[in-house]
Amino acid sequence: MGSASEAIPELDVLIVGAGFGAFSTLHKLRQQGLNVKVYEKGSASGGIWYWNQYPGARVDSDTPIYQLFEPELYKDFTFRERYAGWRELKRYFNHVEKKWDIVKDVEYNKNVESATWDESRHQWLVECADGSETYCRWFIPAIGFAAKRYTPPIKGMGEFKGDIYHTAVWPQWGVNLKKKRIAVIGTGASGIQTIQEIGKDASHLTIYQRTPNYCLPMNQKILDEAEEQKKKEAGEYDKAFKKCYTTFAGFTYDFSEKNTFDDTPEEREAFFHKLLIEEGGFHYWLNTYKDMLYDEKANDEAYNYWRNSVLKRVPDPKKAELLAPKNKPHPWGTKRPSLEQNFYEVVSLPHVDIVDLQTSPIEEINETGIKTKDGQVDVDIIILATGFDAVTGSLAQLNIRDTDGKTIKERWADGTRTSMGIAITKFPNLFFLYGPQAPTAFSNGPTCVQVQAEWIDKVVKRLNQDGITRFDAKEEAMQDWQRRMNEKWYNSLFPKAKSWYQGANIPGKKVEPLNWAGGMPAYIETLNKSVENNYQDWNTN
Ligand code: N01
Repeated sequence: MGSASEAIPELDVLIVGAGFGAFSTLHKLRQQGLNVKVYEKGSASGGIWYWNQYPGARVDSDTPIYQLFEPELYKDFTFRERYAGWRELKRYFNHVEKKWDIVKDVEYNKNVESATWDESRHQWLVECADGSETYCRWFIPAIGFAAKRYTPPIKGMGEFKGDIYHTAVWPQWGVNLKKKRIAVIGTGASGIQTIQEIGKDASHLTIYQRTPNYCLPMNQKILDEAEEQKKKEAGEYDKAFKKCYTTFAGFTYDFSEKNTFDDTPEEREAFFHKLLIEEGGFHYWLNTYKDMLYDEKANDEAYNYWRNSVLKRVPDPKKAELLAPKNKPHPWGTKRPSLEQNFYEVVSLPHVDIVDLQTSPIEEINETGIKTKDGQVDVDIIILATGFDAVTGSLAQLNIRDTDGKTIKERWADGTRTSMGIAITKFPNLFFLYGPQAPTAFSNGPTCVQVQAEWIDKVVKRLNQDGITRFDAKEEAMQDWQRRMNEKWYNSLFPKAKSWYQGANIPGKKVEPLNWAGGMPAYIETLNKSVENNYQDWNTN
């Protein structure tokens, strides 16, 4: 007869969340012969792309780099668009599932709620919402930076008689928005994409904007399958993937060698034109002069050029001034610019209004619509595109307790602390992906998670070979990483924006750097160095 604890299943590795990070880690660790499972809260794979199926949801990284960098995966899958939409990303996840026989190791509708470290076994005991328990040696939350949505506490929300939807939990069956009077609150990436997708067919659309989004033209393109195939055969995909590990943000391009005022005004104008109009995408952000995010005067040049490009597209001067104000609300590029296709044309339609929440804040939502200082707008549907308790919220919402019994949320109450954005002292054998203090929101997602999965794979292999069953980041390693995080962040213009990059979007949340602003190559180097010299940054047993 077995005891109750013997009945609890035991794994080598338990991964939480079935997105890019999980798939990459699962695939590698399984090849080591480890017993690995993924627990996914949703009923299908895709991570962020499973939950955020709002109209127009689309990735802002271009083909080929928004996929796992594996020839066996890309050889028979080609994206149809340069920037893939959520439907195509779902198709991609299905492709990977089949190719790697993923499904046998994923349990869907399995919501991990809490975990405690068992010191006697050197294992985590993980509990799910369905009451089930699992022991695992290695515990890997791969839930990313946007697993906890944010709904502002607007007075009267429960009174509204129409429908309210949050973009981050969009109904899987879709919503009929045609010929409806719609309000969209929020103009981050989710808001911009929703607005440009639904605006034309709405009978009336009211946009509630608190801060203008410095949107960049996406320059979307339909891809030719035969042409992409040729590129794959010529090694261009592999070349692009390799390049991603060498650039600041894990893209195929990087900041220029030049500073803004190294160029004459004419040269600068030509350079800006090339990045903004010809290249499109994030080129105007991540491929620009290297002082752009550090020097206010340089930053003004980028803002003004961008502003003029918007003014040309928005004929109504009132709308234009709201979307691209003369006085820049925050330095260029210090909040995430969204990529748009026809946002400025949609906003210019006569049945689309913008309410400026800076001058006319929302007073309440009532039975028929939204009341601001300037008056009432009656609507059928309210869309909350109000974002996330980003970066830290995902992990901190799980009830994972350290060796002293404290949760992550309690540990981070006075400030987020991690070792290299992948581990936390006193949470032994726990690695997290695409979370706080890693390149995360400053990087192409697949680049970042593959770097982390690769490192986890190497470390777990080596620990198993060395007979080490308990691996805990040293306190000094966390302190050192914190010092380096601050050094990079406070040297830049990023602290000047009220952004979710530093937790400033959530009332009461500590404002602090949440993403590693030192670039991908330095991050990779740090990870690699941390296990050299007899695991110098770790306590091992
Ligand atoms: O969220 P956001 P998001 N009253 O936080 C406003 C990734 N993502 O879901 O700017 C009124 O950016 C808030 O105003 P302000 C991507 O990394 C990627 O759009 O704080 N308004 C802001 O306008 C992205 O950057 C993709 O002043 C309120 C908006 O709501 C990240 O997720 C697609 C408010 C929130 O914008 C987050 O994007 C989607 C209030 N009380 C998401 N509170 C792609 O790759 C907040 N707001 C395409």
